[in-house]
Amino acid sequence: MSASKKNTLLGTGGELHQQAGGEHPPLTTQQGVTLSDNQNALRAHPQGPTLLEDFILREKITHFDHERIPERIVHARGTGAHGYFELTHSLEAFTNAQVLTEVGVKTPVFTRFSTVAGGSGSSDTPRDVRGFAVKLYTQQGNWDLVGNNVPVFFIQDAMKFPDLVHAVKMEPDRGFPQAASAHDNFWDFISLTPESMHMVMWIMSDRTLPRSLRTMEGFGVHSFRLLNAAGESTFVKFHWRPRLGMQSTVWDEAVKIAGADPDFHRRELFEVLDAGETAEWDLAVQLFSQADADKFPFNHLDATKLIPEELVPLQVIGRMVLDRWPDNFFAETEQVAFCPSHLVPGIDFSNDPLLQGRLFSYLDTQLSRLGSPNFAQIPVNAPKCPFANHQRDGQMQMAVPRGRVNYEPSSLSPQSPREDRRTGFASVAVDEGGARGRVRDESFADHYSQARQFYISQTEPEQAHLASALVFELSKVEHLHIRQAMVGHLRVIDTALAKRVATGLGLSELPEAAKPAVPVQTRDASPPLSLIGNAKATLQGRAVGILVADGSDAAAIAALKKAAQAAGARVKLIAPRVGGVKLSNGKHLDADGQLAGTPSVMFDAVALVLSAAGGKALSQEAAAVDFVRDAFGHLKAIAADAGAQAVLQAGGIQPDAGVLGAGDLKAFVAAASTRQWAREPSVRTLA
Ligand code: HDE
Repeated sequence: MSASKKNTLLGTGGELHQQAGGEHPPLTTQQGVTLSDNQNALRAHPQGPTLLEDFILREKITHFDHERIPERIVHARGTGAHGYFELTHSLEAFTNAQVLTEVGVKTPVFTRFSTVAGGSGSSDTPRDVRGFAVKLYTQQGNWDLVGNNVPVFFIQDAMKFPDLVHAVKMEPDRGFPQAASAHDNFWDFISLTPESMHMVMWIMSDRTLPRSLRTMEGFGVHSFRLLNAAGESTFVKFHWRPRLGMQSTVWDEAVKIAGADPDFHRRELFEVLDAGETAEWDLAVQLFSQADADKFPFNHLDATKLIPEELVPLQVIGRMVLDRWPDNFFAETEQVAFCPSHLVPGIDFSNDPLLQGRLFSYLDTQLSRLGSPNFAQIPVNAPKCPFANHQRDGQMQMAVPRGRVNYEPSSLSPQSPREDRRTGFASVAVDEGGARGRVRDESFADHYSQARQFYISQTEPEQAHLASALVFELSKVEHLHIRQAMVGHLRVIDTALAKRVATGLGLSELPEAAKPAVPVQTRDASPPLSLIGNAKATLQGRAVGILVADGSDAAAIAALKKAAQAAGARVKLIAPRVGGVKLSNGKHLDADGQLAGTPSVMFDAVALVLSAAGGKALSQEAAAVDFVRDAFGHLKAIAADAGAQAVLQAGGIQPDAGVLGAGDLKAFVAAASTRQWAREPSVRTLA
């Protein structure tokens, strides 16, 4: 090494780096010039100014300065994964879209899940709707099914979307709250927008507190059309149903997870895929004709309405398997560009006025975020089937099209692409006669009947959660008249609910009821609308945390771990120090997490295996006491051996059916497979 180079690297870490050895490829500039020194800028002399001439420094920092692109105005916080969709039942009678007719074919997908309101750095677990956007790279082009985990929406007309989003996002004068609907602007807008009442029931329910991305449903929300070879069209609604069943957290838990691990959902998906496991959903459809729709007591083109399964049953037609984490978050998850207007032949839009507005918005947003009409050339956005057209040039053009012809029709090149009337995209030929106008159809006027149906379809704990969520959110609202207006709407939905919320808010009397535009209908409860009622009792997809300390019983730990893993759970060992513990048999056991950094909110059930001394010591430790107190408060099963009783006592735990001995393996696995809903009234006062 020359004298000058030695001097350059002295104390910078560069020496250590160079000694680390290995056959590394050369580090180059963007122009391919190899760097000799990546630790120091070019200076006039050792203590002198940095030279403008340093093109290497300038290139590096300029690129860095431009690393961020605008985050999505909604759905900024998200995570995605690759996988495939496999059709199991052909819809040949209804559509000529190959992705829905070719059974067994695996269509690659990229799926991105998101929250709606928070910025890209917000946490994963606020109370919020989740985006559920699937890009299917079909052999006939890309099909984007850009849905949510709730089957309805706040508004009926695209005209209101900017108002809705402005109202829910942080207030413009103060810049808060981040990722929270519990503030005046949101509830002011909602209380003046009766069409949002059905969605309000959904967002205040446990649906907006998913335990995992793998345990939430997805919905295309709008009606779409299928189109078959004979030119006949059928309406369709798309549903993704999680194979693990639905699960949610409780509110206090979601709040604490946000502090303990803001990346809770994306980390879990990462860990699952990293371990070679998968995340899976069934794709189900509801198919119906115009004649069927004419008999519905609502208009299916109104995105604030769902079609109850009792009216049109779901048919499972395939499954989606996510099995690969992206190689690079920015290149794929951040740059993926979903557009509801990305459809394939055999599928078409309906006249849902919200969907119609979305068809414009997403393309426009991609131009603003990705900066060029060539965003489809980014690998995650590019079709995986052949594609060719005469679109040329533009910023960041990556393709080098050959030849003379960049127009059509043309006689100069037999290779130049042409339309194909036989296989090309066809729109359903609908007669759109009628009077033009800024109008809303009268069939959209009933805003309360399905809100009521949703509420009465919930189990008792879910109704209590929903009422409590309303009390929580409206308690954050400073203006009394907004709280009163909301309770006025609730009176129309369900009197008992209105009373619960009014009592929770401390309103001395029930405010005046809202005046519905049309009479509200009472429909029968629809059991599929309940989350708890449809949850699966299983340890599959759940996590169990075992708290251990020096002197813990090796055999008891091993037996618990084995039983939980055999039932499908992921198991983590938590210890006071991450380096691990010395067990009763003198052996060392590595820990997966440190107690203070791995609270029980990370798990669906917990076990404590402690020696008498270990239990005594941890009963003085706030993190250990909170570990059991929170697990109990969040209605989780707890297994504890004799030594751990001291911690349980310090936490004030009154043993119930979900608190078991550490050797009670069968009972623990059964209790851990669900939540102890019966415990809830004993741990918190719900509205
Ligand atoms: Fe979106 N929405 N949206 N939306 N939306 C966006 O597009 C918009 C709506 C949904 O993971 C934006 O690329 C309008 C309903 C998801 O990248 C933007 C209207 C549903 C995602 C946009 C709606 C959704 C978005 C922002 C009313 C459920 C994230 C960034 C007419 C069916 C996709 C972007 C991803 C994203 C506009 C209503 C779902 C601004 C104008 C209803 C899952 O274009």
